[in-house]
Amino acid sequence: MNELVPLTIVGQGAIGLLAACQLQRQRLPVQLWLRHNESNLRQTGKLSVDFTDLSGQSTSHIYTSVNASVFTTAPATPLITRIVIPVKAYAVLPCLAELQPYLSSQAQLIISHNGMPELEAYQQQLKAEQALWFLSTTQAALRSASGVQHTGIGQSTLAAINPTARKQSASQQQALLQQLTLALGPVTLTADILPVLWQKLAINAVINPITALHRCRNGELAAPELAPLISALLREVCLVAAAEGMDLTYASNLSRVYQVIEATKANKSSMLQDIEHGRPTEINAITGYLLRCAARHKLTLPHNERLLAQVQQLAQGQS
Ligand code: KPL
Repeated sequence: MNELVPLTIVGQGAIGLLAACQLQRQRLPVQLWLRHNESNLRQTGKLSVDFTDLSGQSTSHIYTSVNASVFTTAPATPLITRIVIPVKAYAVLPCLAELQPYLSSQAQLIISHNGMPELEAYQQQLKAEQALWFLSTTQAALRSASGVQHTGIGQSTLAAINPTARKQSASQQQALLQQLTLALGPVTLTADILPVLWQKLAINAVINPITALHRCRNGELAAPELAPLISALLREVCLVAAAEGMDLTYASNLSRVYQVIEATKANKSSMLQDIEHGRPTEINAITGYLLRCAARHKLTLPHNERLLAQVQQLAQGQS
Protein backbone atom coordinates (compact mmCIF):
# COMPACT_ATOMS: atom_id res chain seq x y z
CA MET A 1 0.00 0.00 0.00
CA ASN A 2 1.21 3.50 -0.88
CA GLU A 3 2.68 5.09 2.22
CA LEU A 4 1.60 8.61 1.22
CA VAL A 5 -2.08 7.79 1.01
CA PRO A 6 -4.16 10.65 2.37
CA LEU A 7 -5.63 9.96 5.73
CA THR A 8 -9.41 10.23 5.64
CA ILE A 9 -10.98 11.19 8.96
CA VAL A 10 -14.66 10.78 9.71
CA GLY A 11 -16.66 13.56 11.34
CA GLN A 12 -15.80 16.80 13.04
CA GLY A 13 -15.35 15.64 16.61
CA ALA A 14 -12.56 16.97 18.81
CA ILE A 15 -10.08 14.12 18.28
CA GLY A 16 -10.70 13.87 14.53
CA LEU A 17 -10.20 17.60 13.99
CA LEU A 18 -7.13 17.62 16.21
CA ALA A 19 -5.60 14.92 14.00
CA ALA A 20 -6.67 16.63 10.76
CA CYS A 21 -5.29 20.04 11.75
CA GLN A 22 -1.99 18.64 13.02
CA LEU A 23 -1.50 16.79 9.71
CA GLN A 24 -2.46 19.82 7.63
CA ARG A 25 -0.04 22.00 9.55
CA GLN A 26 2.71 19.61 8.48
CA ARG A 27 1.39 19.79 4.88
CA LEU A 28 0.47 16.13 4.95
CA PRO A 29 -2.50 14.86 2.97
CA VAL A 30 -5.72 14.62 4.95
CA GLN A 31 -9.39 14.77 4.06
CA LEU A 32 -12.61 14.77 6.08
CA TRP A 33 -15.72 12.68 5.62
CA LEU A 34 -18.51 14.85 6.96
CA ARG A 35 -22.25 14.81 7.43
CA HIS A 36 -23.99 17.29 5.21
CA ASN A 37 -26.89 18.06 7.43
CA GLU A 38 -24.58 19.93 9.80
CA SER A 39 -25.49 23.61 9.71
CA ASN A 40 -21.91 24.80 9.30
CA LEU A 41 -21.59 22.79 6.05
CA ARG A 42 -24.98 23.27 4.48
CA GLN A 43 -24.15 26.52 2.71
CA THR A 44 -20.76 25.87 1.16
CA GLY A 45 -19.86 22.21 1.66
CA LYS A 46 -16.72 23.56 3.34
CA LEU A 47 -15.75 23.40 6.97
CA SER A 48 -13.50 26.08 8.45
CA VAL A 49 -11.65 25.17 11.57
CA ASP A 50 -9.55 27.37 13.85
CA PHE A 51 -6.96 25.21 15.52
CA THR A 52 -5.15 26.24 18.71
CA ASP A 53 -2.25 24.10 19.81
CA LEU A 54 -0.92 23.51 23.32
CA SER A 55 1.32 26.58 23.15
CA GLY A 56 -1.67 28.78 22.26
CA GLN A 57 -0.65 29.24 18.61
CA SER A 58 -3.62 29.33 16.22
CA THR A 59 -3.97 28.46 12.54
CA SER A 60 -6.99 28.42 10.23
CA HIS A 61 -7.92 25.41 8.17
CA ILE A 62 -10.52 24.83 5.48
CA TYR A 63 -11.73 21.38 4.55
CA THR A 64 -13.96 20.43 1.67
CA SER A 65 -15.89 17.40 2.69
CA VAL A 66 -14.55 14.47 0.67
CA ASN A 67 -18.01 12.99 0.30
CA ALA A 68 -19.39 16.28 -1.03
CA SER A 69 -16.69 16.93 -3.61
CA VAL A 70 -15.79 13.46 -4.78
CA PHE A 71 -18.83 11.30 -4.43
CA THR A 72 -22.20 11.94 -5.84
CA THR A 73 -22.99 8.27 -6.19
CA ALA A 74 -20.90 5.27 -5.17
CA PRO A 75 -17.77 5.51 -7.36
CA ALA A 76 -16.70 2.70 -9.71
CA THR A 77 -13.26 2.66 -8.10
CA PRO A 78 -13.36 2.88 -4.32
CA LEU A 79 -11.17 5.72 -3.19
CA ILE A 80 -10.58 5.44 0.50
CA THR A 81 -7.63 3.32 1.50
CA ARG A 82 -6.90 4.51 5.05
CA ILE A 83 -9.59 5.94 7.28
CA VAL A 84 -9.77 6.97 10.92
CA ILE A 85 -13.25 6.64 12.42
CA PRO A 86 -13.20 8.61 15.69
CA VAL A 87 -16.97 8.65 16.14
CA LYS A 88 -19.00 7.92 19.26
CA ALA A 89 -19.30 4.26 20.27
CA TYR A 90 -23.00 4.16 19.38
CA ALA A 91 -22.34 5.59 15.89
CA VAL A 92 -19.69 3.11 14.71
CA LEU A 93 -21.93 0.43 13.18
CA PRO A 94 -24.14 2.81 11.14
CA CYS A 95 -21.01 4.67 10.09
CA LEU A 96 -19.33 1.50 8.81
CA ALA A 97 -22.44 0.63 6.81
CA GLU A 98 -22.48 4.12 5.26
CA LEU A 99 -18.76 4.05 4.42
CA GLN A 100 -18.43 0.54 3.03
CA PRO A 101 -19.34 1.39 -0.63
CA TYR A 102 -16.55 3.99 -0.68
CA LEU A 103 -13.78 1.89 0.83
CA SER A 104 -11.07 0.09 -1.08
CA SER A 105 -11.37 -3.68 -0.71
CA GLN A 106 -7.99 -3.49 1.07
CA ALA A 107 -8.67 -0.40 3.16
CA GLN A 108 -7.19 0.10 6.61
CA LEU A 109 -9.85 1.21 9.09
CA ILE A 110 -8.86 2.68 12.42
CA ILE A 111 -11.71 2.97 14.90
CA SER A 112 -11.32 5.07 18.04
CA HIS A 113 -13.84 5.83 20.76
CA ASN A 114 -14.42 5.76 24.49
CA GLY A 115 -16.05 2.78 26.14
CA MET A 116 -15.67 -0.91 25.37
CA PRO A 117 -15.73 -1.48 21.60
CA GLU A 118 -17.89 -4.20 20.03
CA LEU A 119 -14.95 -5.57 18.06
CA GLU A 120 -16.76 -8.70 16.80
CA ALA A 121 -19.63 -6.65 15.41
CA TYR A 122 -17.23 -4.19 13.73
CA GLN A 123 -15.31 -7.07 12.09
CA GLN A 124 -18.51 -8.47 10.65
CA GLN A 125 -19.05 -5.25 8.71
CA LEU A 126 -15.71 -5.57 6.89
CA LYS A 127 -14.59 -7.45 3.79
CA ALA A 128 -11.97 -10.17 4.25
CA GLU A 129 -9.06 -8.05 2.99
CA GLN A 130 -9.98 -4.90 4.91
CA ALA A 131 -7.79 -4.38 7.96
CA LEU A 132 -9.39 -3.36 11.25
CA TRP A 133 -7.40 -1.47 13.87
CA PHE A 134 -8.44 0.08 17.16
CA LEU A 135 -6.83 3.21 18.60
CA SER A 136 -7.21 4.10 22.25
CA THR A 137 -6.20 7.64 23.14
CA THR A 138 -6.16 9.97 26.13
CA GLN A 139 -5.34 13.03 24.03
CA ALA A 140 -7.51 15.91 25.16
CA ALA A 141 -9.16 18.33 22.76
CA LEU A 142 -11.92 20.85 23.14
CA ARG A 143 -14.39 21.48 20.35
CA SER A 144 -15.79 24.98 20.08
CA ALA A 145 -18.15 26.55 17.55
CA SER A 146 -15.20 27.86 15.55
CA GLY A 147 -12.81 24.93 15.79
CA VAL A 148 -10.73 22.86 18.11
CA GLN A 149 -8.16 23.41 20.82
CA HIS A 150 -5.54 20.88 21.91
CA THR A 151 -5.94 20.90 25.69
CA GLY A 152 -3.78 18.10 26.99
CA ILE A 153 -1.07 15.64 26.03
CA GLY A 154 -2.23 12.07 26.14
CA GLN A 155 -1.06 8.63 25.17
CA SER A 156 -2.31 6.61 22.24
CA THR A 157 -2.18 2.86 21.70
CA LEU A 158 -2.92 1.05 18.46
CA ALA A 159 -3.75 -2.62 17.96
CA ALA A 160 -4.51 -4.84 14.99
CA ILE A 161 -7.95 -6.34 15.53
CA ASN A 162 -8.73 -8.69 12.68
CA PRO A 163 -6.51 -11.32 10.98
CA THR A 164 -5.98 -9.05 7.94
CA ALA A 165 -4.57 -6.26 10.11
CA ARG A 166 -2.47 -8.74 12.10
CA LYS A 167 -0.84 -10.16 8.98
CA GLN A 168 0.02 -6.79 7.41
CA SER A 169 3.70 -6.40 6.63
CA ALA A 170 5.99 -4.56 9.01
CA SER A 171 6.28 -1.72 6.49
CA GLN A 172 2.49 -1.34 6.20
CA GLN A 173 2.18 -1.28 9.99
CA GLN A 174 5.03 1.22 10.30
CA ALA A 175 3.50 3.51 7.67
CA LEU A 176 0.22 3.54 9.58
CA LEU A 177 1.90 4.06 12.92
CA GLN A 178 3.98 6.90 11.53
CA GLN A 179 0.98 8.68 10.02
CA LEU A 180 -1.02 8.37 13.25
CA THR A 181 1.96 9.61 15.25
CA LEU A 182 2.18 12.70 13.04
CA ALA A 183 -1.55 13.24 13.61
CA LEU A 184 -1.86 12.54 17.32
CA GLY A 185 1.58 12.37 18.91
CA PRO A 186 3.36 9.18 19.97
CA VAL A 187 1.39 6.00 19.29
CA THR A 188 2.45 2.66 20.75
CA LEU A 189 1.65 -0.58 18.97
CA THR A 190 0.34 -3.41 21.16
CA ALA A 191 -0.50 -7.03 20.43
CA ASP A 192 -3.08 -7.18 23.21
CA ILE A 193 -5.48 -4.26 23.37
CA LEU A 194 -7.71 -5.62 26.15
CA PRO A 195 -5.66 -4.37 29.15
CA VAL A 196 -5.40 -0.95 27.46
CA LEU A 197 -9.16 -0.86 26.89
CA TRP A 198 -9.83 -1.64 30.55
CA GLN A 199 -7.38 1.03 31.71
CA LYS A 200 -9.05 3.57 29.44
CA LEU A 201 -12.48 2.41 30.60
CA ALA A 202 -11.41 3.02 34.20
CA ILE A 203 -10.27 6.54 33.31
CA ASN A 204 -13.46 7.40 31.42
CA ALA A 205 -15.75 5.76 34.02
CA VAL A 206 -14.32 8.13 36.62
CA ILE A 207 -13.59 11.38 34.79
CA ASN A 208 -16.40 11.62 32.26
CA PRO A 209 -19.55 11.19 34.38
CA ILE A 210 -18.25 13.26 37.30
CA THR A 211 -17.21 16.18 35.08
CA ALA A 212 -20.55 15.99 33.22
CA LEU A 213 -22.53 16.08 36.47
CA HIS A 214 -20.45 18.82 38.08
CA ARG A 215 -20.07 20.66 34.77
CA CYS A 216 -16.42 21.14 35.53
CA ARG A 217 -13.10 20.85 33.72
CA ASN A 218 -11.08 17.67 34.25
CA GLY A 219 -8.59 19.43 36.54
CA GLU A 220 -11.26 20.16 39.16
CA LEU A 221 -11.46 16.44 39.88
CA ALA A 222 -8.20 16.77 41.80
CA ALA A 223 -10.19 18.43 44.63
CA PRO A 224 -9.79 16.40 47.85
CA GLU A 225 -13.56 16.30 48.44
CA LEU A 226 -14.00 14.23 45.27
CA ALA A 227 -11.34 11.68 46.28
CA PRO A 228 -13.77 9.31 48.10
CA LEU A 229 -16.10 9.15 45.07
CA ILE A 230 -13.20 8.61 42.65
CA SER A 231 -11.83 5.90 44.87
CA ALA A 232 -15.21 4.15 45.23
CA LEU A 233 -15.87 4.23 41.48
CA LEU A 234 -12.45 2.87 40.67
CA ARG A 235 -12.69 0.07 43.25
CA GLU A 236 -15.91 -1.04 41.57
CA VAL A 237 -14.25 -0.97 38.13
CA CYS A 238 -11.40 -3.13 39.49
CA LEU A 239 -13.90 -5.55 41.02
CA VAL A 240 -15.76 -6.13 37.79
CA ALA A 241 -12.52 -6.27 35.80
CA ALA A 242 -11.26 -9.03 38.09
CA ALA A 243 -14.49 -10.97 37.54
CA GLU A 244 -13.81 -10.66 33.79
CA GLY A 245 -10.33 -12.12 34.31
CA MET A 246 -8.60 -8.77 33.94
CA ASP A 247 -5.97 -7.77 36.48
CA LEU A 248 -6.67 -4.07 36.97
CA THR A 249 -4.66 -3.00 39.98
CA TYR A 250 -6.39 -0.36 42.09
CA ALA A 251 -3.28 1.61 43.12
CA SER A 252 -1.68 1.89 39.67
CA ASN A 253 -4.99 2.76 38.03
CA LEU A 254 -5.76 5.37 40.67
CA SER A 255 -2.45 7.05 39.93
CA ARG A 256 -3.16 6.79 36.17
CA VAL A 257 -6.55 8.47 36.66
CA TYR A 258 -4.90 11.34 38.58
CA GLN A 259 -2.17 11.63 35.91
CA VAL A 260 -4.85 12.05 33.23
CA ILE A 261 -6.72 14.56 35.42
CA GLU A 262 -3.51 16.59 35.66
CA ALA A 263 -2.44 16.18 31.99
CA THR A 264 -5.92 17.15 30.76
CA LYS A 265 -6.81 19.64 33.50
CA ALA A 266 -7.77 22.37 31.02
CA ASN A 267 -10.07 20.05 29.11
CA LYS A 268 -13.81 19.57 29.27
CA SER A 269 -14.35 15.82 29.04
CA SER A 270 -16.10 14.55 25.93
CA MET A 271 -19.13 13.68 28.07
CA LEU A 272 -19.40 17.22 29.37
CA GLN A 273 -19.00 18.53 25.81
CA ASP A 274 -21.81 16.17 24.72
CA ILE A 275 -24.11 17.32 27.52
CA GLU A 276 -23.40 20.99 26.75
CA HIS A 277 -24.25 20.46 23.07
CA GLY A 278 -27.35 18.36 23.76
CA ARG A 279 -25.82 15.27 22.10
CA PRO A 280 -26.21 11.68 23.31
CA THR A 281 -23.39 10.67 25.68
CA GLU A 282 -21.24 7.53 25.67
CA ILE A 283 -22.39 6.58 29.20
CA ASN A 284 -23.88 3.34 27.91
CA ALA A 285 -20.57 2.15 26.43
CA ILE A 286 -18.67 3.20 29.57
CA THR A 287 -20.61 2.85 32.84
CA GLY A 288 -23.39 0.88 31.12
CA TYR A 289 -20.82 -1.67 29.93
CA LEU A 290 -19.44 -2.05 33.46
CA LEU A 291 -22.91 -2.61 34.88
CA ARG A 292 -23.77 -5.20 32.22
CA CYS A 293 -20.56 -7.11 33.08
CA ALA A 294 -21.36 -6.79 36.79
CA ALA A 295 -24.87 -8.20 36.27
CA ARG A 296 -23.41 -11.25 34.49
CA HIS A 297 -21.22 -11.89 37.53
CA LYS A 298 -23.99 -11.05 40.02
CA LEU A 299 -22.02 -8.09 41.36
CA THR A 300 -23.44 -4.74 42.37
CA LEU A 301 -21.66 -1.47 41.66
CA PRO A 302 -23.74 1.05 43.63
CA HIS A 303 -21.59 4.11 42.91
CA ASN A 304 -21.45 3.47 39.17
CA GLU A 305 -25.17 2.66 39.13
CA ARG A 306 -25.98 5.99 40.78
CA LEU A 307 -23.76 7.89 38.36
CA LEU A 308 -25.35 6.21 35.34
CA ALA A 309 -28.82 7.18 36.56
CA GLN A 310 -27.69 10.76 37.23
CA VAL A 311 -26.09 11.18 33.80
CA GLN A 312 -29.14 9.67 32.09
CA GLN A 313 -31.35 12.07 34.03
CA LEU A 314 -29.12 14.99 33.09
CA ALA A 315 -29.21 14.01 29.41
CA GLN A 316 -33.02 13.69 29.49
CA GLY A 317 -33.33 17.10 31.07
CA GLN A 318 -31.39 18.51 28.12
CA SER A 319 -33.60 17.06 25.40
O1 KPL B 1 -11.07 10.53 27.00
C1 KPL B 1 -11.28 11.59 27.56
C2 KPL B 1 -12.59 12.21 27.29
O2 KPL B 1 -12.83 13.36 27.61
O3 KPL B 1 -13.43 11.48 26.71
C3 KPL B 1 -10.28 12.18 28.51
C4 KPL B 1 -8.97 11.42 28.38
C5 KPL B 1 -10.81 12.06 29.90
C6 KPL B 1 -9.90 13.60 28.19
O4 KPL B 1 -10.87 14.54 28.53
